[in-house]
Amino acid sequence: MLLYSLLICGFCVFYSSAIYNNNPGPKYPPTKGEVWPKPQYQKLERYYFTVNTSAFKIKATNHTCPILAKAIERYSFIMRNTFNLDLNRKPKTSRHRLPRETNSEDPYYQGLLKELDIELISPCEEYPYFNMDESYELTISTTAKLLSSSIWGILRGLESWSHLLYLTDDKDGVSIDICVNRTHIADFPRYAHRGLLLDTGRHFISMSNILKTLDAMAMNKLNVFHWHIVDDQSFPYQSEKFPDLSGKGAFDPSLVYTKDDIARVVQYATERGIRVLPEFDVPGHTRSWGEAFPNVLTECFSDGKVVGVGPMNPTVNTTYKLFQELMEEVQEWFPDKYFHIGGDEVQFDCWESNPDLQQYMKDHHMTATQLHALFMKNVIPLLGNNTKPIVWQEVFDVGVPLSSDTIIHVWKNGWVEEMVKILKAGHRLIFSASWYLDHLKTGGDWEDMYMADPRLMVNLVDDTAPLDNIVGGEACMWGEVVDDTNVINRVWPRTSAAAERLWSAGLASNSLERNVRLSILDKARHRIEEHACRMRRRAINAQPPNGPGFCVGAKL
Ligand code: CP6
Repeated sequence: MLLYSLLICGFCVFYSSAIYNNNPGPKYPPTKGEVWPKPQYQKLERYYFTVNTSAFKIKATNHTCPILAKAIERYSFIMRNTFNLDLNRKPKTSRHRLPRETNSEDPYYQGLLKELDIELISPCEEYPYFNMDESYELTISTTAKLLSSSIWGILRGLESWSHLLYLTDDKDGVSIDICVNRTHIADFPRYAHRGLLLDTGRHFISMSNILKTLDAMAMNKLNVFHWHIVDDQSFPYQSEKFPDLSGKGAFDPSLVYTKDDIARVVQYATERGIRVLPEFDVPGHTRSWGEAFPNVLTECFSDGKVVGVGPMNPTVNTTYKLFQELMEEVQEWFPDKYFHIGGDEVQFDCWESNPDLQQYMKDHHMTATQLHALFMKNVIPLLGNNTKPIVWQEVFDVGVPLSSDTIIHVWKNGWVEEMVKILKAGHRLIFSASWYLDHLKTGGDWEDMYMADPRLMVNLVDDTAPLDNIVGGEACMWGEVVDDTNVINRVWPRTSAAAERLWSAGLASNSLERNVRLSILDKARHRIEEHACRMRRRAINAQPPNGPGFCVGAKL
């Protein structure tokens, strides 16, 4: 180990844990230049180049388009600005940077790298979509080249490029270099749907934090922003047709998303290869709709008296009419082919307590469960022919006949068995049960999220289930306990753990055995530490993932 340390010491290479075993410093020092999430294939060499970030050129050599031109501008900016605080600081000593011989003496030094050529071999597309091509190939050699047949692959490759850059300094701490190693990456996602749910119904989240969240998603190669925009507590979506929905249902007239805001979110996400998946959760979680339209909700009774309001009333036409007219408007602002209509946590006891609904159920020989199924069956066609529904798992459970293009969102206890059932019924699903960001665990709770692999867990329980129909997953940031003060650091870097699980190669079938698990986590620990620091350098206020440590040059 010592010999190994001596060998690599002095070169601009990746850190080895051997070095740190002799170092009394923090337990989890950053690694250097590791891509997160881990590429499917990477050959990494010790040879390296230096980069002058202010003179460096990123060039499109074939097709280009506004999304590509903006991406080039964005990543050029990121290159110029990621390390500048460090460069200005010119530290005399740095605990965890490797000292380097002068370039002329260093056999691994390959000179100055001046440009990255982007070769997009098909015309751009305008909007990201389910199952789009995100594969790319990145070669850093005497010339650096990024190749993809899709604009979405180019975006993912540019992000990887930005991770490869790292910083070193020379022996005296006088000059600091930005370096990149010779490498070849061939990369593509394991799951097509890689999302983050953000709930803006329990607390309002400002536009700047939503846009920051999209930046952080792009840094983690996530591609679905699931906007759980309204809920029981507030209705911040500002409707043209029904201004009272937010007029009465928002927390405050200032705490709303205007049409301009929504267009901005969709545009910003599109430029980063991220789909915006809106959710208007029905028939439960809809109390805020009732501030303007009390008639669409069910009055809940106790001892013959009204004690509050519950889920939407599935027995009156006004409910469906409001939903349909609102959807016609909403869909003009959200270009995605999928729409999340919720369907979770319906309070059956409220429906059962209401005399009118009791009568309805009696007349139609129905239970509350069947009423839920009826409601969903009525609502799904109101989305129109061009929109495919995504629903929470309860909608499958209550036996609604669902078309094969409906995606079921699994979130609850007993989820392995639930997934097996859904898959065997021939449906596609997305998984969230292990990625609940409102559930906190002291000391590194990214680890459980990191080890949660839906395909592996289903396979261990039933190897006859069609695993390919597990199309992805989402980390969920429910809004009860977060607002603008803490949303960013609660989500990041914990969501990075789910992001790597969703993008990178699957876990081996023995990964849940204790020792295998520990070794997988040890490898990820240093990488997520570096990645959290990288996010902080790019103005994402990520919390420390591993206990004591440091991050130089973070912009807060
Ligand atoms: N809000 C909505 C929630 C939850 C769901 N839907 C939720 C339920 C249980 C837990 C966490 C979140 N807060 N609209 C369920 C999908 Cl533990």
